[in-house]
Amino acid sequence: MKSDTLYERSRELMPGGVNSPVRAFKSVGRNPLFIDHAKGSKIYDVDGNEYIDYVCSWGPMILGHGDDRVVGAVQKACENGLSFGAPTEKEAILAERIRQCVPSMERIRLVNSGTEAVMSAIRVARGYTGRDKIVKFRGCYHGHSDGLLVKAGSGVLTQSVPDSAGVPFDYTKNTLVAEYNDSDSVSKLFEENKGEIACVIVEPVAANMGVVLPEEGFLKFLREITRDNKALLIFDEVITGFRLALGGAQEYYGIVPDLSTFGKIVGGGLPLAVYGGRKDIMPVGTVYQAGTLSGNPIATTAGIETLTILAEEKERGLYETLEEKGKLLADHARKVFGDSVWVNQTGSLLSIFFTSKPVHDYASAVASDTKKYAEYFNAMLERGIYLAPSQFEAMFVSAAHSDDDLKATIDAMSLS
Ligand code: KE4
Repeated sequence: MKSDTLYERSRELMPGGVNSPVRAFKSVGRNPLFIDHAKGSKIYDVDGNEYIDYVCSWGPMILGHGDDRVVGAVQKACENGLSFGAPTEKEAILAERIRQCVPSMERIRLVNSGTEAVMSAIRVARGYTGRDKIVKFRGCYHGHSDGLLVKAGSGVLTQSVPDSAGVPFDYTKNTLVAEYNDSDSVSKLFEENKGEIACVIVEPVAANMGVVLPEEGFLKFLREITRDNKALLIFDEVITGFRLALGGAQEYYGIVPDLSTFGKIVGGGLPLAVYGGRKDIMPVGTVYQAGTLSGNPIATTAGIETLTILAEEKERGLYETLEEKGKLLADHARKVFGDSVWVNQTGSLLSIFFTSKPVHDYASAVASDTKKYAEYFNAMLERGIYLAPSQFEAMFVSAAHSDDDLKATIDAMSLS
């Protein structure tokens, strides 16, 4: 297969032959497919195979691949040059669109990746509060900046330890790890670190241990405990932003964070991400952050077009339709697999966990049978369905997934 030949060649050039680890298909025990092109809900590998795509580039392609309106706008923008390193009106237009969608984004900064957005938001939180410690949740992923590549310290050691080679302990000692959906674990950290915690960063719907939904009151609790302790609440909406609702999870759940990060959808598939929030917090002037390609005229064009289309489609019921599509897939998976799986779904985000127990946090998620997931993944791939090559990622449904696509997916599941 041409994919295999390309994989061999890439492995000689790039570690693992890929530019992001999950793409290597390691946990599903086969070589990755090399992609030739994609359109709408479909993705085509270099061997001419067509798949219904539920990775959607890990979230950005909510309109479907190669949306003519977005591609057309990008092509036109390219004629005026690709990057200036100087301000353009497009940055303001995109910032206005973002604020229209997410009112808490009173002041923003455009960057190039979710990692950069989160890293910068945490720096602003530390600069604003003058505090060094941060709280994150086990199983939540916020990009690969050093201080966030942590695994919870052992019971005794509340400070985190690095979860990657090359990260000095000093870079992770200020990162405290709590348990998702466990308010007591957060309260305990605030009691043990009075006046020292700058912020709590959370995926309002966790989607990096598979999809794990916030239990009733959890996000409200985080809003209250951060406020009571003069710490900031950061919603990492890189996945949920513009997906769960046009205003993201903060609209969907009605909880307003102090700072938020967005990526993926906001760039329409081009490298663009955002951090921002309360204008009294975001002077940034005292906190250094910069970027050669930040606010790039091509990426901002893709973002503007995407958010404009989402706002229009919202009026035509886009988000209700995405919820229906997600629910249809989730309900059918429960019907086909019975109690051998646990399915979490909200809007167009879902995960099928190969475990019979409820999945509500990291420990219950990792109890899933990853071997069974790999078998499911490969069976579905053979049937023309391209799923995340990991049990601990999400299924993403787009506006381009048709009723026929969903039926074909359900039929393929039924063969399992
Ligand atoms: P990027 O640096 O990959 O643009 O964004 C990092 C990030 C931040 N916050 C959340 C909630 C995220 O999910 C991510 C990145 N998501 C992964 C998928 N789970 C990207 C895919 C990959 O790493 O290849």
